Amino acid sequence: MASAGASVKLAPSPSGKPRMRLAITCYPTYGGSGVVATELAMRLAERGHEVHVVSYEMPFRMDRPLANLSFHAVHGSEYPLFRYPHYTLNLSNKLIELVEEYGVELIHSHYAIPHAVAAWQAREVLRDSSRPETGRLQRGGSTRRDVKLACTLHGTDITLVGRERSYFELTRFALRQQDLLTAPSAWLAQETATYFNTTPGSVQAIPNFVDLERFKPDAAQPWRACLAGAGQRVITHVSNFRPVKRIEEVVRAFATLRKRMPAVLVLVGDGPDLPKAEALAKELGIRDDLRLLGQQKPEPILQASDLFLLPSRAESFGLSALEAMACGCPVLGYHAGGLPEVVEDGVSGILCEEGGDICLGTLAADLLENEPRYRAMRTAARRRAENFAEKPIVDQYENALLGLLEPAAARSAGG
Ligand code: GMT
Repeated sequence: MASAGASVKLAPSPSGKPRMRLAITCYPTYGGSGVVATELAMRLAERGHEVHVVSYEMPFRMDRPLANLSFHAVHGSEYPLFRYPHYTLNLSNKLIELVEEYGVELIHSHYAIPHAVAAWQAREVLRDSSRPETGRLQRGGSTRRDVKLACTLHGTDITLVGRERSYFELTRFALRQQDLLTAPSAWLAQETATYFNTTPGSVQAIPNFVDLERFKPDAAQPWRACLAGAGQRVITHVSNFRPVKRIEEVVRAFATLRKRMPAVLVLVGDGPDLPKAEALAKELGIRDDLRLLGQQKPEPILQASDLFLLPSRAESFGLSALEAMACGCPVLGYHAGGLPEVVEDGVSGILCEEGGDICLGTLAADLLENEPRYRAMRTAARRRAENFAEKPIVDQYENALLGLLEPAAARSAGG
């Protein structure tokens, strides 16, 4: 067995910080957790860290090649005996290979289920010192048999799915095995402590971030004419159309507003509740005002939008709201979950009290009819989004992750 301390020493990254080798596991589909994971992976790779993204498909946001960034697909077996796919096992196995082949030092899971469990399983296997050496270990290129684990919780992994009886115990256990837990809002960090008994204060709140160059106001609004006629307002909602998003509330609010002004409701994305939106729009007599765009690049649509509706029951953060605000589009939603940490009620958007008797649609129409207030809110929305610029937030992640490796780095420097 190769001796400890003989591992390949990587040069410092361009920032002068030690260069990490890390694996990031995430869902590749449209959805906030995959976006955050992939954008973080790309930003860390640009900073000189060696980043291995692991998922069952290439994440849609991993849209350009970068030095130091690679993608590893997880493959399963279709063996007839297996009624259910064993993705968690296949992912663990892939992570073990990456540690052994590339000397990955840290696994950063995005969305706890099943990624945090798979990472823990991989670490347990790697800790078995009686295993034969493979990959770099066998070739003497690396000595690392241990990895650090970080997990970024995103929302329903804590608020919904993780609390289901059939996931709860394993999720709670896997969270306890992590060396670092982060959440995009103080609210979700608190929810995690409350429901999963993590030590209060141990989940670090690191907000989501937005590329302010990609998501920015565009006065020309080239897409507006494709979405609406002259004089029509553009009201937008972007999501994965799951029950937590309360799509029917979006449609009802729009119907109220539509009675007061010409407008269209633009729905971007896809998911199980999309047909409900269409059915309700028909019932309310506003189907012709609906624009169902499916999966689309959101930037030009947000730039052409007047208001963004996000009436979720419990949104841990609301990345889509932040992207809308970065384009200068105010957000209307509820005082629920982590959304108040993003949208300042009455300044960069409007947040209703849950159960209040004033309809979101009435507030939206009032706002659009008050031109000076609306204009000020557009400016404030963009200004607020600037608080979530990429660089300082990626710094927070980079420092938190490096903090996990520092003792090891110090050992190998001394050894
Ligand atoms: O939890 C979900 O429903 C999906 C999840 C995802 O994987 O896209 O979204 C969550 O993560 C985003 C990124 O951190 C947050 O911006 C969303 O607010 C959050 N969704 C919920 O909490 C419902």
